[in-house]
Amino acid sequence: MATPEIIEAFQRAGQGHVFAFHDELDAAARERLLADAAEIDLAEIARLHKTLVAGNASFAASLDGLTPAPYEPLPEHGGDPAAWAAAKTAGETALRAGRVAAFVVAGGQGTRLGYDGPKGTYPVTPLRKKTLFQVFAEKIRAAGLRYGKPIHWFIMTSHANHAATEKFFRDNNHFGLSPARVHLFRQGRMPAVDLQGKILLETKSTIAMSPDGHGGSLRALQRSGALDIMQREGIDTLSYFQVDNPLIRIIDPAFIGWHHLRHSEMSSKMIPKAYAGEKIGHFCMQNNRLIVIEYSDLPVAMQRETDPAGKLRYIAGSIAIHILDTNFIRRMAAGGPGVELPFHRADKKIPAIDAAGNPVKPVKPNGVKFEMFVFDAVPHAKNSVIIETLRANDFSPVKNAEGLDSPKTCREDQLRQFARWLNASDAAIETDPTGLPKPVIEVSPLFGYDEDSFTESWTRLPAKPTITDGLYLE
Ligand code: UD2
Repeated sequence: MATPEIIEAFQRAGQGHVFAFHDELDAAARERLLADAAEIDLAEIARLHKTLVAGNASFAASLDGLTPAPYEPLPEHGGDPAAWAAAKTAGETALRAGRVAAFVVAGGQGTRLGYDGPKGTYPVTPLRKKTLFQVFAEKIRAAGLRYGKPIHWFIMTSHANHAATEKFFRDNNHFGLSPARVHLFRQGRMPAVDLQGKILLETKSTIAMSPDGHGGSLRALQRSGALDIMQREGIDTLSYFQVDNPLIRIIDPAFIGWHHLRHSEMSSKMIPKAYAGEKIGHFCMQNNRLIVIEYSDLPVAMQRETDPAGKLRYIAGSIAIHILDTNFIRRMAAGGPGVELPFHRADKKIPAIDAAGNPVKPVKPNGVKFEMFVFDAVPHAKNSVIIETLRANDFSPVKNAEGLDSPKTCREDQLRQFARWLNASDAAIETDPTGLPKPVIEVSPLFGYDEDSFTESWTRLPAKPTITDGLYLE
């Protein structure tokens, strides 16, 4: 659209105030404002205003007929060992065929951690202080070597952190991965609106825009051309994970195999919730469809419900680990009635300017941000399967500066994992009752990124090292 047409479209939509200062801006500032404006789908904003803002509804999922979702338990919890073994074999076959790529969503703002910079550049490992991105890169590299097919890695950034993320990978030589197999792309943005549905200006020449949520990844994979790259490379399976979780088994053959053998379009991992109020999603069934209900949307009484044995009824916690079929992503990204992801409303304090152009620093929420969640794609997927995983093998995120899910808890969980692998490989290492080893050690993902790969490397070592403080296995 040419400039006057964009302005007219905003006026027609009752958003003409966005250009209130247009005449006093210089050419560069006008261009900035127009570029922001051009990203906005005015019809979408009008619809969201009507449903989510004017209706004063937060996104409230209907709880009618909700029941806990079934899942495939691990063999040690009653699952069928033969089915798990078949899944692992199928996953390994897919990996050897080069059908699988890794995909991390790294567009979040990381405000809770209080870290300034892309979250993936945050150091997490016990000894070497490797960053989240380095840990992931090494896991992906090691798995590629193990299966004889280098693995492509797709990384979704945001407008705010894209350049810094790109530079970080360049400065670190992509951590030994071929730059041709590391694909960074930006996620989309949504404007924030005030409580009357008016788009907020951040400055006279910029709109208050923010990332459209990890659910925006489906659109962004399509728009960025990532899906076309996958098609060209023969990739049909995407292993989805979050940037804050270094324990993740990015390449997990059993998970991939369950997904393929069940002809699933989107699969998920669950962990049994540690306690009723744990801040993770809940896998549920509703009208014969699998859905995920975020902890904040499930009433506390339901979170606390127990079965006759005293076990939490809504036990299946969603830890944001999925396998996605690329055709399914394409279908979801294309959207259309009944296929698109819903937006969720978040009321926030949004720095903005007032009608006179003066900056306002809100003390209470003054506006609304709109976000999509990737797990809302689950009910649209055919044959969706949920498998159980052990928290200790897959989940220890860094979210808060202190306390739960902090750098400290994550570091200790990594140490426990290294100790478990060592103990499973006959290298006795002394631990406390929680499994935390006395010596501070580190295992590079290039040595072992799961128990199998660790055991293989350990067995091959001609001389076993003494396990003392500072031991680094690579
Ligand atoms: C998410 C899940 C929660 C549970 C938990 C596990 C939601 C709403 N809740 O909680 O159910 O599974 O994770 O750790 O997702 N991100 C983007 N772009 C965005 C927003 C987020 O890339 O616009 C990324 C972000 O970089 C991170 C991930 O998505 O990797 C999770 O974001 P979060 O920290 O907001 O999610 P959280 O902890 O509230």
